[in-house]
Amino acid sequence: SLGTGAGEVGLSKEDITKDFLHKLFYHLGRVPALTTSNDIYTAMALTIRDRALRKFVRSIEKFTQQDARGIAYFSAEYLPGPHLGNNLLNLEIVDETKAALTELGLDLDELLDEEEEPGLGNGGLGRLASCFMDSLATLGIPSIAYGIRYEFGIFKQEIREGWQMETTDKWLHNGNPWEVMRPEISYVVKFGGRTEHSTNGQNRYQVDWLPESEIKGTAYDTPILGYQSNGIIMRLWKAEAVESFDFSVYNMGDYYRAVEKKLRSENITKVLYPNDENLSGKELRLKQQYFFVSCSLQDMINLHTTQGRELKNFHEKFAIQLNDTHPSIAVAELMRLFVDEHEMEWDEAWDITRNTFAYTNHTLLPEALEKWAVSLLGRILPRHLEIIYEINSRFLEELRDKGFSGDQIARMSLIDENGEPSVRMAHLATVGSFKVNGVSELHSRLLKSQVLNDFAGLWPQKFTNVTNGVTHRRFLAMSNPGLANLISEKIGEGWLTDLTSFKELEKLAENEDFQKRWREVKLQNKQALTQFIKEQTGVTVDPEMLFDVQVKRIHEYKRQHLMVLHIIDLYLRIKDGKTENIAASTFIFAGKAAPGYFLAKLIIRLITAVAELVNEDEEVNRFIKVVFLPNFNVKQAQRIYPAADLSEQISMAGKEASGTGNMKFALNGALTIGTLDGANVEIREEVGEENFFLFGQTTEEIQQTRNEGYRPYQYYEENPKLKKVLDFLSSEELTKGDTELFKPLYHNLLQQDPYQLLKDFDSYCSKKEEVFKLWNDKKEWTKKSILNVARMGKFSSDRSIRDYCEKIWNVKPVKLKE
Ligand code: 26V
Repeated sequence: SLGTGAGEVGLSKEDITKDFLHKLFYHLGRVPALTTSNDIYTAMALTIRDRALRKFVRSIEKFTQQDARGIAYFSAEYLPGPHLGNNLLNLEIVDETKAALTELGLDLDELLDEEEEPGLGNGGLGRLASCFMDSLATLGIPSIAYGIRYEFGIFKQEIREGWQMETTDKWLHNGNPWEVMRPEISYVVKFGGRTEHSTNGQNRYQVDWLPESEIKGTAYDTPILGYQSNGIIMRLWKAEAVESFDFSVYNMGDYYRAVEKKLRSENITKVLYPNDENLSGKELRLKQQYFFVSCSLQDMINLHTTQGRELKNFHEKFAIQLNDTHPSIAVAELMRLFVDEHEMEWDEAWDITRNTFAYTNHTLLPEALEKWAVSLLGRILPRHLEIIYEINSRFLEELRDKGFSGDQIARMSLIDENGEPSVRMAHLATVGSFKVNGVSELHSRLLKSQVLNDFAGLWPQKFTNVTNGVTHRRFLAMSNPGLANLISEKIGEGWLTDLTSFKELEKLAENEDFQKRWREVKLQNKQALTQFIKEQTGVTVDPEMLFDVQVKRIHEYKRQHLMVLHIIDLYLRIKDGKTENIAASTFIFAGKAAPGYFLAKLIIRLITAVAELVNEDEEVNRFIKVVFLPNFNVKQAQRIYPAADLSEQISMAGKEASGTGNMKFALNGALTIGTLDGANVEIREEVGEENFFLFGQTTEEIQQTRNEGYRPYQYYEENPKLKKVLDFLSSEELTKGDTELFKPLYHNLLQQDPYQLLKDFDSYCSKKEEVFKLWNDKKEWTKKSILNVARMGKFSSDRSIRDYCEKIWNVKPVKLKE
């Protein structure tokens, strides 16, 4: 039981039952006989939230006593996934809760199913932020996660006639029992207008920003629990009109104008933008970024000063981790707050600022590197543009002093003068931070040799690597209880806080009894997924087949279409009667395409076309089936990883910064077929090359192929198998007569093939033959599966966070046990 001063919130079955009924009656106004399933879910969520808040409050007390350096994680995206199951796991009350519900004639699994997840992110980057929250809490790092409370998260994906359709994600429609609104924690954020420069009474140069409008940000806190002891908060900001707006006018016309103004203010946090190429002109996106950054920094300064501390110690008490460049306007905002609002001298302010921020880069893709047109930035944030120019002029001066060439200086400038002048946000983040890191060994190396090469030359010590990780508590303990229990039975439960203890499983890899039970668990998970696939798509699959899975955002560089080309090859072989070497397989895809990304949507259409063709053909569907599961999200992912046999990580080398799905699959016993890209490299190193299906060119080979003048058409002409597969894209058979349908993809592959699918095709296909062969040797396959899991220790986000603590933040985890 947890003493609270405000009464007890016990953890026994009886306490949970009592509180649950209390919430149902007094919060929801319901009696058990007259409830909806959402009422029941909400009452339980509120019951558990009380216990989570209790943990969080207790952690804060301890952190405050310790006076430790705190970490603020700034991220425009979070993908926490459903909270209930995870909180029960972390509070260690799964059994108690289940028993309490059973006595009331209710079912925990049905309750868990009821929860809709906050889709406040696009994919890997947002999910990584949430894995980090889990580990920060578990390790006892004083930290706070700042972000945006989008009213509509990432769109919901439906498939209609084979095409992706987007609908809005109204995730708050049933209310959100996990958050606590904090009306007393709010800040005003300014936009637009102009600046006024003057010298004040004390002869201090003073800049005033006279904004065009002001918006209020209010905090919404969600407790995020760690395993067994701590809790931290995720503080998300919602935009509203400032109080002062004029409701006093009694003229009807003005009254409605005032209301309209309120509505416009709330727009800022309305919707999450999907990863799209054309974000740079999106004024609202820049406003979102600035809005959440300004609220968060004001909040931190407030926390700092109300504890009686001086601003000159700010960097000693806080480190701010920038999750990509999305929050990087924070560098200019902190300068503005220090210099303009707290009257600090520029040099001191700059010193503190540069010792506060650290920046994580998550992509090398040129089209994904953020830039804001100077004209737009100057219109929305006139003072920040001045500050950026000032930072830049001092920085370029330093480069000139050091003898950098004009070319180099132009390349490194915060302002890109090619074409429309724009601010390079990655440069701002790099100049304004004390550390810059990539997210896998390979990515960090490429970051230094490509995108930030000049900066790495200037400040070699600034650059470091922190390889990503995932929370094995959510992605194994919670979502794969069968495997988790089997493992705990053999090695105990210490792995929940130390994944490296999985090493002990190595000695069981060839144990036939253990192997048998390992396979039984996998089969059960596959049966559950089979059922889910049936419900979602109507397709019946056979759980005995090899489940070959690629789930992630749809993007050309990830090469979902390479997997499709191989499936078409299999189809043609089966039609030809050449079925000898094919292991019966179900190919499973899921993932969202950015709404404006035509080729990605066409890849989805291609998958659904192949699925329809294959699944309905009696001759073929005995050997292969193809499934596209709509609306991939965290909740769905938790059902998929435990059921996968083969994990597809087939991006073109050099393009996937890390990947984290790759880790989740291997953690659940899937073998990987993959390229030497992102964290695949390190996964292969850890599990052993004999336990990993490697194919494709390396980053260097890709570059060489390009330098030699890659001509994809040549591969088409010289490889009859590839030619047949590509020509099939415009067949009557596949396109049901609409032979033009896939022409854009076909031409893209034959004319440019920017991600060199055709070059890697043969290597991929022959690796698949090896996969099929191994699949028929159940013992060997199972042994490799066990060894993969046993060697996943490195890929826990606990290890990533320890790395951040050591290499970047200079803080020590404080384990808090109650
Ligand atoms: C953004 C955009 C925007 C323009 C259109 C294409 C495009 C493609 C990708 C992105 C992603 C930007 C940042 C990001 O989400 N990176 C992901 O971060 C994960 C966590 O570190 C990492 O595992 C993934 O490999 C990386 O893609």
